[in-house]
Amino acid sequence: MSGNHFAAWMEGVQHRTETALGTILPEASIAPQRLHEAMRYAALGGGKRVRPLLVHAAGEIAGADPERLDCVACAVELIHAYSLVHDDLPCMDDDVLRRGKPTVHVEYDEATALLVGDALQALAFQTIAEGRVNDDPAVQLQMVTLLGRASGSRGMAGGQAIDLGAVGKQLTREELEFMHIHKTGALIRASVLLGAQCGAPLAPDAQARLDRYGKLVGLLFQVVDDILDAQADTATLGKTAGKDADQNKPTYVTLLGLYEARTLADVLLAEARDAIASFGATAARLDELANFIVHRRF
Ligand code: GRG
Repeated sequence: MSGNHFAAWMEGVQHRTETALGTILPEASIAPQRLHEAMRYAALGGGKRVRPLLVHAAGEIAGADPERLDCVACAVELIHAYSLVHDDLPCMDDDVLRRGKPTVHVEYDEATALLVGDALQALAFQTIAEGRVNDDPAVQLQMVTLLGRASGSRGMAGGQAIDLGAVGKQLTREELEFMHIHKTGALIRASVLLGAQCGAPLAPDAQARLDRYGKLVGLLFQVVDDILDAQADTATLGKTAGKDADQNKPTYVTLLGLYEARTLADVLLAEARDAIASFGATAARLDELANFIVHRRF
């Protein structure tokens, strides 16, 4: 599969995600107008859409209907958008720049940013619960549960709590991995599984291989994020660069050094590709996406 094909596929998924989100999010003209405008500000017109891309790529393995995948892709992206809005608040990471524009609490105000996150999260669950994402209602219920687990205190929110408690501390490699598997990895892993669950049921061993890919790619994403935070500039990232060091946060770069962190990324990439190799051509997009995650510039 050529790089051009992959780039065109990526653009296609990014475009259809933007369109679907635009439809799902209430119009800014509907009351309460300011909240709806801020929700659209937070979720539209930016971001790489890595999680929707993973949903669509995993859906290809299970021959899933693209419209079902749009629905699930929007649900995970809405959770992701909420997490960014809350993470940027002064009580958390306290950042002023996200996706190349002022963060929601800077553009609007803190109370609005809090409500935007709350409302985006609620809309995510509404979206996956009311869309037709699987013919079997029992599977659909499992999918809602999976999204809840990945987002909550045993997943992303729990990882964020560990992150906040780790500032200024020395973590072991195991502790750092535990934090990232939850904070960033859980939603990425869920995106892969949810995409596959939109299609024909997979055999348990295939499901396990896909889950291993999701777990590895979640960790890989964070290792690369740490490298980019240390190396790239603010204009390229569209968010404040060097924040981890400024806030005295433990990262793969502070723990291992740049060279070792890069080596770890290469190892995780090879393992992730290996986990899905037996799927053959249907996993081509997942393979390319893992590669994209390692070589991205922001
Ligand atoms: C507030 C409950 C709660 C959770 C926040 C994921 C997270 C937890 C915070 C984000 C902080 C952060 C910068 C984490 C590093 C990895 C990460 C998730 C980066 C942003 O994701 P991208 O690169 O962003 O996919 P785009 O803008 O491309 O969507």
